[in-house]
Amino acid sequence: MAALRSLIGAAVAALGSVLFIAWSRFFPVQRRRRRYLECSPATEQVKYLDRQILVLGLDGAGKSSIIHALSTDTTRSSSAPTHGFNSAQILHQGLRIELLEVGGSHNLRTYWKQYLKNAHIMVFVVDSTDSRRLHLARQELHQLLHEEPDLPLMVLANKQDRTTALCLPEIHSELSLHRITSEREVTLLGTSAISDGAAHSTRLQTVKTLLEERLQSLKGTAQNGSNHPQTTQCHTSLQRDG
Ligand SMILES: Nc1nc2c(ncn2[C@@H]2O[C@H](COP(=O)(O)OP(=O)(O)OP(=O)(O)O)[C@@H](O)[C@H]2O)c(=O)[nH]1
Ligand SMILES: [Mg+2]
Repeated sequence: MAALRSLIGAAVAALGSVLFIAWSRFFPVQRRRRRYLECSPATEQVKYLDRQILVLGLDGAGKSSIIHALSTDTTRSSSAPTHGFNSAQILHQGLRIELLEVGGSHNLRTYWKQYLKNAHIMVFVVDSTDSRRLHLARQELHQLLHEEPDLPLMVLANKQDRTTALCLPEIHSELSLHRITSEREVTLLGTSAISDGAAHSTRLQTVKTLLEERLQSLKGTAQNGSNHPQTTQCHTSLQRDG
């Protein structure tokens, strides 16, 4: 009986030792891990510079379709009219780029100029097949340019996938782009927002890269507190690629 009692005692002691070893091995690890988490630096906050691309143009020109394509790298075959604003964001190498569209219908056009002050680039979209209203697009465009003499301009002659689309020299002439002074940087590109890579148009990926590069080049200017760059060159590009 005494032997059985001492056997049980030894077994309990052995079990206790095993549990103690297991306990002491496990908990220091937990403590170390917690200490590491407490001491590790807080997740670094990425700081972005805010930049805005203002996208304007008559109703139906393709502004929303282009914004969709630039922000998602995909095209879509239909789009509803914008009854106010539409915006999307692109993050690119320290820049948080907002693509802001104000709808192009008659009643919304009166608000366009209020948005010029915050913009770093204006993208003006025209429907290359809408020859009947190109003179209206020209009037609207030149009024905007008059308001902001330094704002860089990119004109997108959209819907180049359609056979009735005017070609770039025609759009250049219809919009009187030759009247724009050499102080402003102007780029004219043919695009298709529904079938990227259509013949005679610039890929939207290329458009996006050009915009990003332009905004990157404004970084220094912005840090000095100025909104708009002082452009010294006139760069009118009639660029098409396949
Ligand atoms: N064929 C063709 N159709 C296009 C193109 N871009 C847009 N569309 C179509 O044209 C119509 C108008 O396009 P939106 O992108 O809504 O035009 P918007 O300039 O945003 O118009 P509002 O919002 O009314 O100012 C839609 O049915 C689009 O699918 C293009 O490059 N080619
Ligand atoms: Mg729209």
